[in-house]
Amino acid sequence: MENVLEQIAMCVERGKINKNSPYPPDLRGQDGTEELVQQALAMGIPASQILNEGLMKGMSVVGKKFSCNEVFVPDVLMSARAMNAGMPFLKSAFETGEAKHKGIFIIGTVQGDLHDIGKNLVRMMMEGAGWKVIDLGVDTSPEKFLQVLKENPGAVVGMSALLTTTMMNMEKAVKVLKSEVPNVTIVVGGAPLTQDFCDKIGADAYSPDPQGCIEYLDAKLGLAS
Ligand code: B1M
Repeated sequence: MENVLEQIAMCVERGKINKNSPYPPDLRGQDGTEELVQQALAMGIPASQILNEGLMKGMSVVGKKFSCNEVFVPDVLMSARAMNAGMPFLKSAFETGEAKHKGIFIIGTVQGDLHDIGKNLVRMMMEGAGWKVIDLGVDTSPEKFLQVLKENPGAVVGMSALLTTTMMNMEKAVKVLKSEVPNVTIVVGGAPLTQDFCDKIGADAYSPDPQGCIEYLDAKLGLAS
C-alpha cells in the first residue's frame, strides 16, 4: 500500500502523467499518476489517503524544490499536469451519490492568478459534499464573479489565491460582491491567506483546506448531520 502511494508521489514530483506520456524520458513506458491512482483505488486505499499521502505529498516536494530553485516553472507545470491527471479518478470516490444539491457554490481563482490545483480540489470536494459547483476557472475578474452570482441568486462564492500579489485582487472582488449583493456568503482560501486577512477584507470565512469550507457552510446553513 505504501509503495503505490510513494510511486504516486514520485510521479507527481517527476511529472509522469500516464504510461504513454514520453516525459520524463527515464520513466518511459512506466505507469503514471493516471494508472497508479486507479490501482490504489482498486487496492481499497481511501481516496483521501491517496490524495494526501500520494498526490499532495509529491506536490509538496515540488513546492519545496521550486522555492529553493532546484526545479523551475516547466517542471512544476509537468507536476501540476500529473497531479491533475490523477484527480478525476478520486472525484467519483468522493462523490456521495446524493441527488439533492445543498446549494450552488461558485468558485474561481482570483484575477491575475493562474494556480488552479487547490481550487480544483475544493471544487471536487464540494461536489462530493453535495454542492452544485460552477467553476469560473483561473484569472477571474470581480465582474465575472458578480455576473455569475447575479445569474444564480443565493449562491455561495468561493475564492482562491496563491500569490501574495493577487491577494489584493481578492479584496477587490469581495468588496464588489458585498456592495452589490450584501447578503452573499464568501469563503476564501489559498496558501498565503490567514484569518486576519479574511477579516480585513470582509469575507465571511477563511478555510485552510476544502474540508473546513464544507464544515463552515454545513454549520452556517444548518446542514451538519
Ligand atoms: Co506558482 N507559486 N507561480 N506555479 N506555485 C507558488 C504559489 C509559490 C509559493 C512558489 C514559491 O516561490 N515558493 C510562489 C508564490 C510566492 C508568493 O506569492 N509569495 C509562486 C510563484 C512566485 C509563481 C510565479 C510568479 C512563478 C513565475 O512565473 N516566476 C507564477 C505565477 C503565475 C500566475 O499565477 N500569474 C507561478 C506559476 C506556477 C505554475 C503555472 C508553474 C504552477 C501552477 C499550475 C496550476 O495550478 N495549474 C505553480 C505551482 C504548482 C506552484 C506550487 C509549487 C504549488 C501550488 C499548488 O498547487 N499546491 C506553489 C508552491 C507551494 O505551494 N509550495 C507555487 C498544491 C495545492 C493543493 O495547494 O493551492 O495551497 P493550494 O490549495 C490548498 C489550500 O490552500 C486550500 O485547499 C487546498 C488543499 O488543501 N485552498 C482553499 C485553496 N483554495 C481554497 C479555497 C477555499 C478553501 C481552501 O475556499 C474557497
